[in-house]
Amino acid sequence: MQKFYITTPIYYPSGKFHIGTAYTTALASTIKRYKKARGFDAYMLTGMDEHGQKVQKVAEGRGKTPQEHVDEMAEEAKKIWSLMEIEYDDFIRTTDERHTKVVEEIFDRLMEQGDIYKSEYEGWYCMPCETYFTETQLVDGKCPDCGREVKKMKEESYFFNMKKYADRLIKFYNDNPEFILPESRKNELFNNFLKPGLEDLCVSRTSFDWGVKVRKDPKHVVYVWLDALTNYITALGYLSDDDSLMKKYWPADLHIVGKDIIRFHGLYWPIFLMALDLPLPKQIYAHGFIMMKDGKMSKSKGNVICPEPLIERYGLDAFKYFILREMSFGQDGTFTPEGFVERFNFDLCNDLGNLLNRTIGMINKYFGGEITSYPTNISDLDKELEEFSKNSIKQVEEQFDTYHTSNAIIETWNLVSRTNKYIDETTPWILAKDDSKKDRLATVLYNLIEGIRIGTVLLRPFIPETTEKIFKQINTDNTSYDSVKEFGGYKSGTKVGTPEVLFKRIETK
Ligand code: ME8
Repeated sequence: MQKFYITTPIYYPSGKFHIGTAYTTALASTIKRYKKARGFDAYMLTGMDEHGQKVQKVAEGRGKTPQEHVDEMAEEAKKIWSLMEIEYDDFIRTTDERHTKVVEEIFDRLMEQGDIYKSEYEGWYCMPCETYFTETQLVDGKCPDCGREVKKMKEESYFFNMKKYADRLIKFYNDNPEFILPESRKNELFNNFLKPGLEDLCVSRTSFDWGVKVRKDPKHVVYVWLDALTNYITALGYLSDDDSLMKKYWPADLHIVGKDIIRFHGLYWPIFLMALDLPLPKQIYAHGFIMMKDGKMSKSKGNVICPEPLIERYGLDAFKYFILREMSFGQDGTFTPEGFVERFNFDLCNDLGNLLNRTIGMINKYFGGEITSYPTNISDLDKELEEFSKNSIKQVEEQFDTYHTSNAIIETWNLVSRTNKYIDETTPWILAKDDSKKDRLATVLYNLIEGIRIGTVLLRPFIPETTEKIFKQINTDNTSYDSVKEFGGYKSGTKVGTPEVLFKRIETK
């Protein structure tokens, strides 16, 4: 069986988990479900990035030890992912012994190899971002990432010799044009960082101690990004007694990250891996940001929306549908209450909910709930619907396989709309008035329910809870991905279930 290893970033436990982090995680889980449906042995990793000065400060502010704080936050994270029915296989924490031990060892090894050397670092440090910047990187004398004040700092540090590997990385970029998605991000990394020449990276700190200590020089802790990035392999048991997962799943097939951290994943991570003599991940996808009306939503800015109240009020799938539909490949998307209500009412209630409700209603009304016959006398309209459905499946696959997941939803929605249109074209309520058209009516209703079945299978990776409800209402267990390849998989003679409202309209007044 072909494997598929997918990861999310490991999140900082420095504030509440918001719909931005929820988006990345939901996206990864959706892609995993799709891959599983396509027959892959898919494995998903998520977790927490628990070291660093920022976390230490937040813990102090709460009157907790860092360990107490991160323990609580890890529970919070697990609660949210469980509420969101995220299908992760492992949850790594950088305070796990399985991680810290290996980070110590990796640091030692890189030092022994001469890739890490001791020197002195001076630069402009942004506390919230835990990043040093050079003078030229600052924007108006402030942090180029978050726009806040930076402080001139100097410390004895270990450095990683990036220059040694830069040419190899350039070659890798050239040989693997789809390594970084979207292409625009790759070009940015290439033109702004690789071409001008990579700077060596400072990989230790002495200004705080909440981190993995450097074994041979314990006043240093390992810089949070070297610590964090290695989670993708420590979770698989790299350098441990049992590295069977590493053998099975590495290299990662897809690292999903937000565009804020593509620099670390696209430049430093591959170089660390080269230094460790490990294969590089196959692809790294940087998605855009969920924006609020007042700009980027972020923990440090404090303008966050949390997923829980939305889920509580409108349901998990309404929330997931919105974020997954609204965020186009690599682009930012905006969260507004109006936009949310619109998608909810138009897409979920009108298009999907009504299609199901009308169809089941008609089957109940005209045939006592039973799908009586396999289609006979196939008309051009029927053929068109069948062709449309086949083409939709092809399009969905194309979009999903290139991680254009919102397009995959749009393609599925086109099938939902086409099926709705089929009702208007075939006018079952008129056919029902004429006894001689009973066969035709049965065929129309069969095609409708089969259209629904196929659309539902395609929607399953996105909103599995709703799709289960639909399968129950149309009373089918023929729900495998392969079953939709041929139109006609719905078993005739089936009695449909009771129609139930999937989504209740939100009254906007
Ligand atoms: O960067 N819209 O952790 P983090 C969409 N620990 N996604 C968003 C978002 C928004 N407004 N805000 C955050 C870290 N994200 C490091 C990662 S990985 C080895 C270490 C998502 O808690 C997005 O995926 O700050 C982004 O990359 C991630 O949260 C940053 O999470």
